[in-house]
Amino acid sequence: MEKSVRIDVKNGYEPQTVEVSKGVTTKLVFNRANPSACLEQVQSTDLNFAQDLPLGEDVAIAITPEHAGEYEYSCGMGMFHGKVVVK
Ligand SMILES: [Cu+2]
Repeated sequence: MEKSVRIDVKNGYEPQTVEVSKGVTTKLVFNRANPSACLEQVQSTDLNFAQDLPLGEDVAIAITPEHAGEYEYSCGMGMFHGKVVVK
């Protein structure tokens, strides 16, 4: 069963921390409302993704974390940070 979590990109990531289940595919659905170039990409080495975020569009990134823990992601420049907590 697939789940999804919305993350609005405004003055950072809202909510900044989301919780997902281990071994379950979850779509992180980003929508960028902030026109700043700072936030036009979202990336994570922990979760192995790098994705452009066109303004005002839903961008779904599917993850299936196999291990519990805390995973970080950030904007392309590493200035804004968000966290995925896997339980
Ligand atoms: Cu940035």
